[in-house]
Amino acid sequence: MEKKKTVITYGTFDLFHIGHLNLLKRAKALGDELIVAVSSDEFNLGKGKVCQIKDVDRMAIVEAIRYVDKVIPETCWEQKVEDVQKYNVDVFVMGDDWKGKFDFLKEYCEVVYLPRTEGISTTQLKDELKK
Ligand code: C2G
Repeated sequence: MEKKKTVITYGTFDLFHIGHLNLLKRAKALGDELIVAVSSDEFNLGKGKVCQIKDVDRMAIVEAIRYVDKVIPETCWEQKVEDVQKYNVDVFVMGDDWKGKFDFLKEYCEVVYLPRTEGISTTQLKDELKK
């Protein structure tokens, strides 16, 4: 019985949109199970980011996506190495706006940056809703 190929990705997933869905769909296609670490409100505040949707709801929405097998909280930048080891992760995936930023994980697993979906972002949605 071959070991399941485990994929992990991290994100805020605020105002969930097609760019997020495309990323999760393509991340899942790289393996057999997909773990998604969703950033906590506290962690986002540390990044100067205020979410429209609170973390428990963002986690519930991501957990309901058919491509997602497990959701864990993202509470700090440093947890990635620990997560990759703890969950025996084979592939770490992020959108290519993060290209290069997580290459240090190449010591532990494959690192894949996927092209972002053009023309949509949480920031853009927020700005458009303000008009
Ligand atoms: N994404 C995408 N296309 C978009 C928007 C987002 O492919 N149009 C991808 C991002 O590249 C990221 C994922 O969707 O891989 C989640 O995006 P965000 O919620 O904006 O995540 P971010 O704030 O970048 O948090 O430790 C890493 C951070 O938690 C990443």
